[in-house]
Amino acid sequence: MTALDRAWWKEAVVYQIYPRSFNDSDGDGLGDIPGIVEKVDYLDSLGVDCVWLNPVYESPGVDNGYDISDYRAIMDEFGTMADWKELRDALHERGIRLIMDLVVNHTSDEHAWFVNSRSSKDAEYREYYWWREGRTPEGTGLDPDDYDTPADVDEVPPNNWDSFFGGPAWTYDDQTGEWYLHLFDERMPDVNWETADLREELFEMMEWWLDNGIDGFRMDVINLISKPDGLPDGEDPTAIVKGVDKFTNGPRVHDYLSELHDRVLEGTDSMTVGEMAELSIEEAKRYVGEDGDGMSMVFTFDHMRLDMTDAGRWSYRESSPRELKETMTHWQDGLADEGWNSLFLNNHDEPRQVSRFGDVGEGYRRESAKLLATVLHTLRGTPYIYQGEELGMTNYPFDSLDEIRDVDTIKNVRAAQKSGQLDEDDVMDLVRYRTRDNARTPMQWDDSEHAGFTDGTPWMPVNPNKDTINAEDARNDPDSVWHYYRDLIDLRTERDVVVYGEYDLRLPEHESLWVYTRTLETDDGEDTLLVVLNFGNDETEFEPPADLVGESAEILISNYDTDVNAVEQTTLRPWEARVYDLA
Ligand code: ISL
Repeated sequence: MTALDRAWWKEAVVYQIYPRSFNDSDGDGLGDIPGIVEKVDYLDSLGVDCVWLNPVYESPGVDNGYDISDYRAIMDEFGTMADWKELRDALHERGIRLIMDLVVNHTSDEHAWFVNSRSSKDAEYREYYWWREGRTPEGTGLDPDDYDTPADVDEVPPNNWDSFFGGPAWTYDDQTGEWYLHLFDERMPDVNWETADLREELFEMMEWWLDNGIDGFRMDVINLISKPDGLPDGEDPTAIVKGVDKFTNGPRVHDYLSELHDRVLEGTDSMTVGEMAELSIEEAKRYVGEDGDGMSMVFTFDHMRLDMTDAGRWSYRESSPRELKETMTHWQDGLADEGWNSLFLNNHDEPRQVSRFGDVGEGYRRESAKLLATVLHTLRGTPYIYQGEELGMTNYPFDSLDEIRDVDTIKNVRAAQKSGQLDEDDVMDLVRYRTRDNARTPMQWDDSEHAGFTDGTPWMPVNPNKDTINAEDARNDPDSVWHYYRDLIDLRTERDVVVYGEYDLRLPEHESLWVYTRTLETDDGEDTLLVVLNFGNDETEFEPPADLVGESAEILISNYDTDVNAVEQTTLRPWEARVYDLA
């Protein structure tokens, strides 16, 4: 059926596993690969088609595995290559594919390339990273006191770029008296894609993983890999990180990714999803469109910015359901004819979706979790479930900064306090709301002491609500969020319209209702679904669009008991979600 341009990754539901927090098999308090193997039947019973595994490679763990010191080895705490192969096979035997995290914007400072690179100016691997001389401070607008240099070095770095983790993106290195670039932690130096040998080594590494039977890659911050000639200062005063306007979607990024595609992915049936902050529709098409780089889909972040001011992640503004609907509609429409969307409302870097977009305060956790699930599984694109989302897991009640493990939170809070952007009173409220650690507390398997995650001491505290929110109870309760996810996943398998149908927003002006149709032309006529979502704790009148009033319909799935035989005016209950099948 080529008319639909079918692809397995369009039809798939992807389940994201953050191994550190999923399941611990050996009692050291950290999740591991044998722990995931134990839960493969769980994944199978939920019905997911593909697993995205966050990094499991050898790593000193500065950024929980995003700082890789050996791309072809498994981190000891997570197990061995043999364990990984067992996981791969256990998934494949159940028809579940496996995609791996590809982190090639930077490595760990303990990677052999960097160890060699920093050793001298003419080291073999010097050009694998970005080394530059500093500048005299005069006229640069930079203050030498903001940089950590030896007392006798009165220099500032080659430009004003900041790191995503707070503070400068350059660190002075004593060994050769030059500065190196790191868009994240100083222990995560950026590699230099202009060096052909580096690209070659990365391509070979990717081929090696494909030869080992994986089904694709999630590409970490992939639109940051090309840096502009001359490494100019960032100029955009509203940029969420200084320099973003220069180092995002850089001049050669499409050359590199097309080369990567031709060299590594062409002819394979693998999927790729590029993580790309700071992206317009037009730019997205250059990656995933018809004349793009051959990437399957992108993760975009506009909807993850709605609750921030221009000051970036460590700020807060209240956002409305209408803004969420408009932002996601913008991407639905923008990639309707070319490209493909990834659908997510949380991941390992974001707070729990039900705490952020749903209701956890006034008793509608279950209903709102189901409504959010309905959005993710009935928009056009590939849904991603982040571990625990299928239980409606919530943010953790952090009390103090001492409980935070995440390098991003710790450094950014420190930087914001230093610059006066955050005062003490606001800090904990914001941390509780925003920290990535909300996503990283252990998976809640049952109501035992550590929620069935470990027999030892968990590396992150278990959310006390594990007594009522856990997989065991959810699987025993036919009305649970978990069963609702399973039904949504089944629906996707049964009905092409869920995957391929055209998205059409209705009642665009409504403040709290999100209403859309999905329509697919088939040989037997038109298949149409109507999705109606009441975003909020209040009852809301639903006046259907005039052309749909009276259409005969039945409910395909809903988070309340509902019985209808036509589309009619009705009062929707708090967080009510309905999918009508317009027969
Ligand atoms: O969560 C953020 C910190 O401010 C985001 O800006 C995040 O860093 C950004 O989305 C990139 O995320 C990815 O790369 C990071 C890693 O820490 C994240 O876990 C990963 O998803 C560096 O590899």
